[in-house]
Amino acid sequence: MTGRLLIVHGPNLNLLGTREPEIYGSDTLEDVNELCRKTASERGLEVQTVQSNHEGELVDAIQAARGNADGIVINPAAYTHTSVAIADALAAVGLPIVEVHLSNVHAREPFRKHSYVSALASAVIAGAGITGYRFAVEHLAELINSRR
Ligand code: DHK
Repeated sequence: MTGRLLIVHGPNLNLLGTREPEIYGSDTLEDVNELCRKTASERGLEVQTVQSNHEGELVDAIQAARGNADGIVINPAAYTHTSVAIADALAAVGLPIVEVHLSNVHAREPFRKHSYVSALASAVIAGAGITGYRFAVEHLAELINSRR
Protein backbone atom coordinates (compact mmCIF):
# COMPACT_ATOMS: atom_id res chain seq x y z
CA MET A 1 0.00 0.00 0.00
CA THR A 2 1.33 3.43 -0.84
CA GLY A 3 -1.08 5.81 0.78
CA ARG A 4 -4.03 6.20 3.08
CA LEU A 5 -7.40 7.88 2.81
CA LEU A 6 -9.63 8.94 5.69
CA ILE A 7 -13.34 8.54 4.94
CA VAL A 8 -15.45 10.73 7.24
CA HIS A 9 -19.20 10.24 7.67
CA GLY A 10 -21.27 12.83 9.52
CA PRO A 11 -24.44 12.61 11.59
CA ASN A 12 -27.25 10.19 10.78
CA LEU A 13 -25.23 8.39 8.12
CA ASN A 14 -25.04 5.43 10.53
CA LEU A 15 -28.71 4.94 9.58
CA LEU A 16 -28.04 4.55 5.86
CA GLY A 17 -30.14 1.80 4.34
CA THR A 18 -33.16 2.52 6.51
CA ARG A 19 -33.10 6.34 6.65
CA GLU A 20 -35.36 7.92 4.00
CA PRO A 21 -34.24 5.39 1.36
CA GLU A 22 -36.05 7.36 -1.37
CA ILE A 23 -33.47 10.13 -0.76
CA TYR A 24 -30.37 8.31 0.52
CA GLY A 25 -30.75 4.89 -1.11
CA SER A 26 -30.88 1.40 0.35
CA ASP A 27 -27.16 0.73 0.76
CA THR A 28 -25.80 0.69 4.30
CA LEU A 29 -22.83 2.58 5.68
CA GLU A 30 -20.88 -0.68 5.65
CA ASP A 31 -21.68 -1.01 1.91
CA VAL A 32 -20.25 2.50 1.40
CA ASN A 33 -17.13 1.68 3.41
CA GLU A 34 -16.64 -1.59 1.51
CA LEU A 35 -16.92 0.25 -1.82
CA CYS A 36 -14.31 2.76 -0.63
CA ARG A 37 -11.99 -0.03 0.57
CA LYS A 38 -12.28 -1.95 -2.71
CA THR A 39 -11.80 1.12 -4.92
CA ALA A 40 -8.85 2.29 -2.84
CA SER A 41 -7.10 -1.09 -2.68
CA GLU A 42 -7.32 -1.44 -6.48
CA ARG A 43 -5.28 1.79 -6.57
CA GLY A 44 -2.79 0.85 -3.88
CA LEU A 45 -4.43 2.86 -1.10
CA GLU A 46 -5.72 1.91 2.34
CA VAL A 47 -8.76 3.49 3.93
CA GLN A 48 -9.64 4.35 7.48
CA THR A 49 -13.30 5.15 8.15
CA VAL A 50 -15.05 7.12 10.87
CA GLN A 51 -18.69 8.00 11.50
CA SER A 52 -19.94 10.20 14.30
CA ASN A 53 -23.08 12.07 15.22
CA HIS A 54 -20.98 14.52 17.25
CA GLU A 55 -19.28 17.57 15.77
CA GLY A 56 -16.28 17.52 18.14
CA GLU A 57 -15.56 13.85 17.43
CA LEU A 58 -15.49 14.63 13.72
CA VAL A 59 -13.10 17.54 14.37
CA ASP A 60 -10.84 15.20 16.39
CA ALA A 61 -10.84 12.59 13.61
CA ILE A 62 -9.97 15.19 10.98
CA GLN A 63 -7.15 16.62 13.12
CA ALA A 64 -5.76 13.10 13.61
CA ALA A 65 -5.44 12.73 9.84
CA ARG A 66 -2.52 15.15 9.86
CA GLY A 67 0.55 13.03 9.18
CA ASN A 68 -1.58 9.87 9.02
CA ALA A 69 -3.52 10.27 5.79
CA ASP A 70 -2.90 11.54 2.27
CA GLY A 71 -6.44 12.66 1.54
CA ILE A 72 -9.93 12.92 3.01
CA VAL A 73 -13.32 11.95 1.61
CA ILE A 74 -16.00 13.61 3.70
CA ASN A 75 -19.75 13.63 3.78
CA PRO A 76 -20.33 16.07 6.64
CA ALA A 77 -24.10 15.44 6.29
CA ALA A 78 -26.05 18.15 8.16
CA TYR A 79 -22.79 19.71 9.41
CA THR A 80 -22.06 20.63 5.79
CA HIS A 81 -24.47 23.49 6.17
CA THR A 82 -23.67 24.59 9.73
CA SER A 83 -20.16 23.74 10.90
CA VAL A 84 -17.36 26.29 10.84
CA ALA A 85 -15.47 23.96 13.22
CA ILE A 86 -15.34 21.11 10.70
CA ALA A 87 -14.36 23.47 7.88
CA ASP A 88 -11.59 24.94 10.07
CA ALA A 89 -10.29 21.45 10.91
CA LEU A 90 -10.20 20.52 7.22
CA ALA A 91 -8.33 23.73 6.40
CA ALA A 92 -5.89 23.09 9.26
CA VAL A 93 -4.81 19.64 8.10
CA GLY A 94 -4.12 20.87 4.58
CA LEU A 95 -4.89 17.56 2.84
CA PRO A 96 -6.74 17.16 -0.48
CA ILE A 97 -10.46 16.80 0.23
CA VAL A 98 -13.43 15.48 -1.70
CA GLU A 99 -16.88 16.45 -0.41
CA VAL A 100 -19.56 13.85 -1.15
CA HIS A 101 -23.34 13.96 -0.81
CA LEU A 102 -25.52 11.01 -1.68
CA SER A 103 -28.39 13.27 -2.68
CA ASN A 104 -28.35 16.26 -5.00
CA VAL A 105 -28.35 18.92 -2.31
CA HIS A 106 -28.98 21.61 -4.94
CA ALA A 107 -32.35 20.10 -5.82
CA ARG A 108 -33.58 20.06 -2.22
CA GLU A 109 -34.39 22.66 0.46
CA PRO A 110 -32.61 26.01 0.04
CA PHE A 111 -30.61 25.60 3.29
CA ARG A 112 -28.84 22.59 1.76
CA LYS A 113 -27.35 24.67 -1.06
CA HIS A 114 -24.72 26.27 1.15
CA SER A 115 -21.66 24.28 2.22
CA TYR A 116 -18.87 25.47 4.53
CA VAL A 117 -16.67 22.72 3.08
CA SER A 118 -16.96 23.17 -0.69
CA ALA A 119 -14.49 26.06 -0.92
CA LEU A 120 -11.83 23.81 0.63
CA ALA A 121 -12.55 20.79 -1.57
CA SER A 122 -10.63 19.63 -4.59
CA ALA A 123 -13.91 18.16 -5.87
CA VAL A 124 -17.56 18.14 -4.80
CA ILE A 125 -19.84 15.22 -5.77
CA ALA A 126 -23.58 15.34 -5.12
CA GLY A 127 -26.47 13.24 -6.33
CA ALA A 128 -24.57 10.17 -7.55
CA GLY A 129 -25.62 8.08 -4.55
CA ILE A 130 -23.10 5.58 -3.21
CA THR A 131 -21.21 5.73 -6.54
CA GLY A 132 -20.15 9.24 -5.55
CA TYR A 133 -17.79 7.67 -3.01
CA ARG A 134 -16.16 5.60 -5.73
CA PHE A 135 -15.65 8.74 -7.82
CA ALA A 136 -14.21 10.51 -4.77
CA VAL A 137 -11.71 7.72 -4.02
CA GLU A 138 -10.71 7.51 -7.70
CA HIS A 139 -10.11 11.27 -7.83
CA LEU A 140 -7.97 11.29 -4.69
CA ALA A 141 -6.04 8.21 -5.87
CA GLU A 142 -5.17 10.02 -9.11
CA LEU A 143 -4.09 13.11 -7.22
CA ILE A 144 -2.01 11.19 -4.69
CA ASN A 145 -0.44 8.81 -7.18
CA SER A 146 0.44 11.66 -9.56
CA ARG A 147 2.42 13.34 -6.75
CA ARG A 148 4.64 10.32 -6.14
C1 DHK B 1 -26.72 13.94 4.02
C2 DHK B 1 -27.40 14.55 5.02
O1 DHK B 1 -27.57 13.93 6.19
C3 DHK B 1 -27.99 15.88 4.86
O2 DHK B 1 -28.02 16.62 6.06
C4 DHK B 1 -27.31 16.69 3.77
C5 DHK B 1 -26.37 14.62 2.77
C6 DHK B 1 -27.18 15.86 2.50
C7 DHK B 1 -26.31 13.65 1.60
O3 DHK B 1 -27.00 13.84 0.59
O4 DHK B 1 -25.53 12.70 1.68
O5 DHK B 1 -28.05 17.86 3.53
